[in-house]
Amino acid sequence: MQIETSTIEKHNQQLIKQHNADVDHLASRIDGVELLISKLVAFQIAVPSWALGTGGTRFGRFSGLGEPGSLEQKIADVGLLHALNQSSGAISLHIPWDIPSDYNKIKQLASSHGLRFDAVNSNTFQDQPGQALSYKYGSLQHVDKAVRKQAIGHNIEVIKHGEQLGSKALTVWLSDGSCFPGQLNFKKAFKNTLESLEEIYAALPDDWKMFIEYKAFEPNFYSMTVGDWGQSYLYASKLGAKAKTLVDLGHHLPNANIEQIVSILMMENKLAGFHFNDSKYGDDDLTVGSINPYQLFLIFNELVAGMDELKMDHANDLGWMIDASHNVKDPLEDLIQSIEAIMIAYAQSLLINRTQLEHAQINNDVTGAQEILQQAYRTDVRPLVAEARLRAGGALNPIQLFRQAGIRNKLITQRGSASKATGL
Ligand code: AFD
Ligand code: MN
Ligand code: MN
Repeated sequence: MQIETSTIEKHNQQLIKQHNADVDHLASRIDGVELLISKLVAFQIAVPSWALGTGGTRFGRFSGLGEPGSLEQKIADVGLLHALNQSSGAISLHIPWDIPSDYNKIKQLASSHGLRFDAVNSNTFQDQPGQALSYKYGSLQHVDKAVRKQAIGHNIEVIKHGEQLGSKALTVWLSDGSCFPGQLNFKKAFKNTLESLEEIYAALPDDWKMFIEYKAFEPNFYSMTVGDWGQSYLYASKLGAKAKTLVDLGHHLPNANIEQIVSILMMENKLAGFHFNDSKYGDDDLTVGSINPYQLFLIFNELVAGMDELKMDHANDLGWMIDASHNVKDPLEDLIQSIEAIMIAYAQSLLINRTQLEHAQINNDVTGAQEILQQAYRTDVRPLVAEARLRAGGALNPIQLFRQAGIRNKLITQRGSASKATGL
């Protein structure tokens, strides 16, 4: 289904009076508010094809009703999101979960919703039906060269799918590692993985990037072969300029200082981009901003500072993606909330007075530095985010409209309650 422009306009009319008053109030206190709003309009966050259905846990899965049962329906869902918020103009596909049967048709469908194809993701953490060799003991790290070859071949195939779609990056997330001490020779596993990545890297088109995602633990519980940003950085720097480190917020050990990691990776021009989510304990894949919005703001503080130093285009020079999974919420509502949280943190970080902050830092004014950061963080920028949506043709309050328009019920009527999204 598609949401009519007139439905969005009607919704906006109901809220416009209060909205305009809120924007005017804020705008009078912010220098360069127009530039800030234009940056918000340009900023787009990709939605992964696997976040449109219910994820479940290893203990069970409670189906979400009206889930997209095909790639076409997943694209339609992201199209709906984008129509509501005008900030999710891209979709990231996981291969082989989402192999298009007809590239041109899929490309046409995506562009009819205003969507482009973001990074493509390979999958060597599961065995597929009919697969010759198993990834039970790893893929790119495997002690058996034949298994490594199979995994390399898969990654190269994923690049080919991505080329057909207009993607410009391959994201490699490996579950490789070991569950018990002694199981693995760490150095051999690293070297095998590097050699495998080198073969994949050699197959990258000139204008492509390789994103190397790290994760501290799970599914392997003793060691992960790309376990932290140091290891990812080592692979990326040995591979070359096209390889960079991808940060997934949930992939750190508790209390890791992610903003510092971001800052250093940017200093080295080795940050690929982000998988946004939130967590309390580990790879919880919760709604962005639901647990620790201040951390998200501090990360954006470093991102904006780093991008400005490198004269990067905020919207296009790094990869922005959500990586979440939904057990109890409607996936579309969850994604609306996640995107809103990202836009808020981005807008707040644009408010930081960088000249004052630098002044406080060189004078060791610790109190002053905190005041400057929190002045931005405690500003309610939601009207500016809504104004950016409004100017781009989106809804002033996407969640409210999603509910008022009964979108989920319409999807259930259309798709039935038993449809199940492909993925994990
Ligand atoms: C993993 C990673 C990764 C991967 C996904 C698969 O975060 O990005 O593609 O989940 O579902 O935890
Ligand atoms: Mn991820
Ligand atoms: Mn994850």
